[in-house]
Amino acid sequence: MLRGRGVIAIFIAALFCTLSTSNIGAQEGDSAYVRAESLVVVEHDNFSHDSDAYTQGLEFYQGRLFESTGLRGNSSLREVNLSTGEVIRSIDLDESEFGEGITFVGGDIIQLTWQSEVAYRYDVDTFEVIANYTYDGEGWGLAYDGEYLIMSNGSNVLQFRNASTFELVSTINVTLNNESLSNLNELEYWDGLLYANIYHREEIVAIDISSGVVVLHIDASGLKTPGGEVLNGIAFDATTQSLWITGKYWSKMYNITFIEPTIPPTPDSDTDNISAETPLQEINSVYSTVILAILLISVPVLLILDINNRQKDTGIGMNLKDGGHNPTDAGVPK
Ligand SMILES: [Ca+2]
Repeated sequence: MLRGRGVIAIFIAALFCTLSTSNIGAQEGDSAYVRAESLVVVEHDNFSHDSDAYTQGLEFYQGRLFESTGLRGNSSLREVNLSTGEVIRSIDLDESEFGEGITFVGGDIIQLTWQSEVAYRYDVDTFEVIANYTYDGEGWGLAYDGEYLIMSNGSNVLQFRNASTFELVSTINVTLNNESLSNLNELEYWDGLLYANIYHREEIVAIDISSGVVVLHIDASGLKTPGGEVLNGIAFDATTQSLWITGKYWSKMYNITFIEPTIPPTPDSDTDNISAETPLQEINSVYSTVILAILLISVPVLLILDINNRQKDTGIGMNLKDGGHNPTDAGVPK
């Protein structure tokens, strides 16, 4: 027959098994869970931007600003005067092609196309095409981390490509607060992180490219100019250490930095409830709390019962049939 302490041990073990299996998957509080830091943009300056430019790529090279524009029949590669927004020079893509992201590898510009599955490599000074590469699927954003080209395609997957041959080397899945993050669009590699604006959101994320984890989640709302479409274009000017953003048909480019919000966002309000607990998770959480409370109350009660049982076994303080009570000292074995 089970003794009191044995019952307690089994009871505790069963409860901890229940608690440990009631929440499955990485959630806030787990060691595997990484929550992005929430920041907001601060505008420091702004310059004119061509409001006819359907911006798809934005990049600085030695203090000079370059831009790729999209739409079939209106796609181009251009060098732009940052201060005035004027187009210094440009070339048009074939009318069948839709320009997308650009980046620099040395003095060469590489430009993606959306669905033509071809990328062009240009000489920066002449805009002469010096190579072209084919790839599978769509092309959205492009960046260069000094070793690999990093390419987005509208999904949650980033592709790492050989900077000389454009061959696919590896891929990584991007997650925001442990949820897959799709629609990664224009890209910028800066200071060890890959920045991406999210299509159809006024949001920028900074991605740790060794893990795919988003470490900064930036609210970039409030900058879109009248007539503008989505935010699309991040470029860091190393010569002035300044970061610039714009969007499709935006009439301005903005020099920005990021800061912590004055009022911290609530845990589930900053990303369309991407990290919100599901109803099942909420039930599990309540269930675990109730079980834990029962555990805390039950242990001392069971311990008292166990002590009483042992007292009965040894005859200590035993009540007599006639209503009397054995003196304690008389019943204690010496
Ligand atoms: Ca860029």
